Amino acid sequence: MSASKTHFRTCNLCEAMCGIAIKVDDGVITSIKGDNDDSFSRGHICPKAIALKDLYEDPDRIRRPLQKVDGEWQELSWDDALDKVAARISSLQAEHGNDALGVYLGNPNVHNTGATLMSGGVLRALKTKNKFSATSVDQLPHHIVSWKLFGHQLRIPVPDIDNTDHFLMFGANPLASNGSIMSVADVKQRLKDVRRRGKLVVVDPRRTATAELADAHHFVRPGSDVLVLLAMLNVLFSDKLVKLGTIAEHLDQDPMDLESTFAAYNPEKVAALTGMSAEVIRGMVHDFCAASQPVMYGRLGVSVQEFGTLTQYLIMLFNILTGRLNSVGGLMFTKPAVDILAQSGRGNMGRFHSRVRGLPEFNGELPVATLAEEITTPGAGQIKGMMLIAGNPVISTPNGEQLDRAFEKLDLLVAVDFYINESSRHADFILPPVSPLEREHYDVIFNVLAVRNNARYAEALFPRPADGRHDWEILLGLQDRLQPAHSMKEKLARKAMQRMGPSGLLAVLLRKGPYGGGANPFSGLSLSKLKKSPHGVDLGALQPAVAGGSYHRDQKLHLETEFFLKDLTRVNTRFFNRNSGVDTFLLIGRRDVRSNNSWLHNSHRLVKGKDRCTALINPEDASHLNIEDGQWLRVSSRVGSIGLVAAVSDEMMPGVISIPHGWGHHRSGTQWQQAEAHAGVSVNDLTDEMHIDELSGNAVLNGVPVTVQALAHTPAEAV
Ligand SMILES: Nc1nc2c(c(=O)[nH]1)N[C@H]1C(S)=C(S)[C@@H](COP(=O)(O)OP(=O)(O)OC[C@H]3O[C@@H](n4cnc5c(=O)[nH]c(N)nc54)[C@H](O)[C@@H]3O)O[C@H]1N2
Ligand SMILES: Nc1nc2c(c(=O)[nH]1)N[C@H]1C(S)=C(S)[C@@H](COP(=O)(O)OP(=O)(O)OC[C@H]3O[C@@H](n4cnc5c(=O)[nH]c(N)nc54)[C@H](O)[C@@H]3O)O[C@H]1N2
Ligand code: SF4
Ligand SMILES: [Mo]
Repeated sequence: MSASKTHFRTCNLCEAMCGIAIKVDDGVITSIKGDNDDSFSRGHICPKAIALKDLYEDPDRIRRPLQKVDGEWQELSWDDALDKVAARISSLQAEHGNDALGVYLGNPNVHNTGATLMSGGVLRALKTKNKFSATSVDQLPHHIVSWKLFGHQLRIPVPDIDNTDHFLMFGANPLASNGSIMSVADVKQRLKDVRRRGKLVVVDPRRTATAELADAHHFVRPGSDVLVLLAMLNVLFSDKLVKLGTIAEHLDQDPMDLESTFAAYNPEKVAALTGMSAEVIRGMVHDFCAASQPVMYGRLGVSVQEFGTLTQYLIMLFNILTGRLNSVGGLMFTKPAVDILAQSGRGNMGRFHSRVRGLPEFNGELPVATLAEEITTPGAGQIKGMMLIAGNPVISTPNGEQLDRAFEKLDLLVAVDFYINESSRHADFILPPVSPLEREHYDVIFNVLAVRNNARYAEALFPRPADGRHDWEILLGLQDRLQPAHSMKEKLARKAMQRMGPSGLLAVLLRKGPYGGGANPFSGLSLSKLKKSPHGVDLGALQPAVAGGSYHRDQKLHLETEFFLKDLTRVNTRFFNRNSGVDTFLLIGRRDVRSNNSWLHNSHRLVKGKDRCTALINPEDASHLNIEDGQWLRVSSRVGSIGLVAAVSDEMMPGVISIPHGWGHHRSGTQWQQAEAHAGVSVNDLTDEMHIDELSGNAVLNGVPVTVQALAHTPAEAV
């Protein structure tokens, strides 16, 4: 008799948190579909979900620890591997100091319950100041804005997409990304519903799928959004459209004082620099203010650029000055069932600086744009060893080729990863965790950013094999070896932690959380209740928060004008005081619904079909340069040069070229055959590690000056 079951869980691949139904017959996954009864996602799914099966079955996925001996990978037991890694780290630090070990945390950590809840201990045990993560090629500006304004780096309000009647979106393409810092499943339908209630307006140098869906789309010159926002704030004051509403009583300073700050930036002044006419800019403000529940939102396109932090600040300020923060249909704070804000640091900046370039830490992490030079520059504090935990910085951070060369020089590289990717190929040890379907799941992080309050828990679909380890087990195993418990009490506490695992912690956090029963284990939301609710529990729409949502001791929202607006000096120099010739081309990124950063390219189903690693270029530009659709191009920047095929399309703004990131799987020594067969090139061999958003240290991955040249036919010369 065949055994058949359907397992319900949340897809952990992106931020959308879709509920999925996985059918298993005789131990083999026979289908993955959207769960129509899911309390959050209502049956939505994208083509990537099926990759969870591919990942589970992938013969290239590393399943046992590996050590590189004389250039060859050798398997070893878990105890042996963890002992050796801990010994190597300890001796490296004994010889060169604690900071000689660098750590990089990649994006999948935040999609991994155990890693999120249980990595604190090992990070402390590693005792290094040289911590880096994908945050500084992504959402760092959001954390800084929230830390300064609301008193907690994770207190990030999200667009109330289900209630807004005017959604003004800068630099996001949720139809491809499925939403970011806005966890929202079925975003396409929800945006269509916005249009039914009012308007969707998109500002983007590319007419994306999201822009196609919108009522209006405006091209903007990459990196110049800051000027558009300054002009919009100028119009807000000059046309007497400031309307604070109830937020006024929660502000720590009178924002009307800001009128003079924006006086210098009228729309006429910025029009040519932004590529947006003064009329369009004025119209955007008036349209926004005429709506009853508008919201302004900006995401990756405006975070990872030269003025990313100031731009995100101005977006927040615009929402505040129009009374849209903490208002239904505006930007709203969530109330997640696991109150991770209570468990994590509120934020801190500049307590120490990077050794070589003097860039400030934020929340104990340094900007990853500075990693390569910390490895290659000799002197006390030089990084001699790296630990990569779920990341691929050679492909995902600026000037990846330089980092690739730097990794070669390390005395030690340890990767906690189940693929030998472009970064972990340099490893001495690979400690591979089990795949997502072999572990339990609860979204600790993305429920903080979700458009509805919700809670869902799933057990592992497949038991973890006896010789497999969870990320958290690997990390706790290292912690124990690096920093053995000093007292009996600590020993017992660690044992308890090990026994509880993520679900034990979750049970406690849910009980302590805002929907939990507190001291009474039988009332309120609990892990056992979630275990009986395979489709999750809807905890309702977002509600206005008390005290305007502030975590500051004085319960006020701090405008922090001095910290942010000092960056206007840099804006003025960049745009108004320089005899800058117009850069020939500005490079921007692109996401595709069948791809996920650098690591889902080993699923044949996702990579087959047309080449996605192409350079999109406007027809006018193409004709000036004698470029035809499908022709090979060389694209070059200060740091490097790549060769790839042109896709000519009027969806691009003239003067802008778009290349997706996450590709470039041609380097030797990797082990993901499908990815290698669809290698593409890495756009981060063009992005410049010296070009950063100086206010935060965040990388500039959009608006990178490049030159473009047509090639006769072969890519061979495009090195
Ligand atoms: N030019 C350009 N560059 C970009 C971007 C861009 O838009 N343009 N986007 C940036 C953004 S937003 C991000 S978030 C970064 C991402 O940058 P990274 O986080 O450095 O890269 P990923 O491609 O997500 O690599 C994830 C690695 O984690 C492994 N992995 C997956 N799941 C797990 C797990 O559960 N446990 C462990 N231990 N390993 C796991 C995968 O095998 C893969 O090797 O890239 C950034 N880089
Ligand atoms: N399918 C898929 N989904 C993903 C990912 C993935 O790799 N693939 N990655 C996940 C991750 S880690 C993240 S962080 C999110 C990101 O999710 P989103 O923030 O939605 O990111 P993108 O889809 O890259 O959209 C950024 C948009 O900004 C535009 N842009 C570029 N430069 C500028 C500029 O200077 N100004 C303006 N106004 N716009 C600009 C680009 O053309 C692009 O359309 O997606 C997540 N979801
Ligand atoms: S949009 Fe796709 S990848 Fe993202 S959670 Fe949903 S099914 Fe998974
Ligand atoms: Mo990201």
